Amino acid sequence: TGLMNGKRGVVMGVANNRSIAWGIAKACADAGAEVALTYQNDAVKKRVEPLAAELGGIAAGQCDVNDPASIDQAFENLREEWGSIDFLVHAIAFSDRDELTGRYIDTSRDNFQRTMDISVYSLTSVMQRAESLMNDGGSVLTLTYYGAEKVMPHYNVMGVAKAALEASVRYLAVDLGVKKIRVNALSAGPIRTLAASAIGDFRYILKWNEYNAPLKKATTIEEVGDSALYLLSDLSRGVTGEVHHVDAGYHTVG
Ligand code: 0WD
Repeated sequence: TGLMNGKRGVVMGVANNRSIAWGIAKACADAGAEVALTYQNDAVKKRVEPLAAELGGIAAGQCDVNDPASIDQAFENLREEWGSIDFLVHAIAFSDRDELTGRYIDTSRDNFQRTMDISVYSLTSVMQRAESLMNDGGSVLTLTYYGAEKVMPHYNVMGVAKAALEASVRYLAVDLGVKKIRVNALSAGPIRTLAASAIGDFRYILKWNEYNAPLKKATTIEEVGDSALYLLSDLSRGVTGEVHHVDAGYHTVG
């Protein structure tokens, strides 16, 4: 389809071809968008560059959200290359895997702060740079999980972070609404990715969702990509501040 014809956007958080961000980037490119991928560091770069080429040789730059100068540089590159962008996908999260198991109460202050910084504040700090690149409006999408709403085993501090991320989506939607920039989140069902492998008993959670979700299936990155197309395209021009579930319906029964 040509749903995204003429649109340019940046997708942050592709680590490999199993990443949710990759499912979204591919769906956007297949629908006619020009897509730039950013990567965290050189180790990830090696895997992302061939993927960027697969999308049609599109600009990719480093962006480590731990480092404000790196975010500055990434958006400066986009400004030079394109001048403006129409959409942005934030698919970034991090927490110490030792604390994604066992009890939430044992979360260390250090990991609490790092988790919130990388998984929550990064969306705000990225939008501080992206706002001026979205002069004709734009659509911003982040990724969240049901563990923000209900306690999921082992999700722990990441659940607290996702709750804060979803609240950030609402506050950013208000701040940026006057500029016709929309901010939404997709709440994806469990998918086996690099980040997910850090979560204790992930295989069990995956199976539990599959058996109990109304659609009796696991969520795929292609499904998330297709739902992202709606939120990133003009089809959703009346939608902002929303958390949309792509989870085979699990949130209705969980
Ligand atoms: O079941 C799942 N996999 C779900 C994931 C269900 C619902 C939501 N999500 C969310 C995640 O919490 C995250 O926000 O989707 C988003 C994307 O995660 P993913 O696709 O599951 O995981 P992955 O392919 O590992 O991509 C996340 C990437 C990092 O990968 P690794 O695993 O190497 O940490 O986020 C990036 C990094 O590439 N990332 C950063 N990027 C820039 N700066 C940083 C950073 N400091 N830290 C992590």
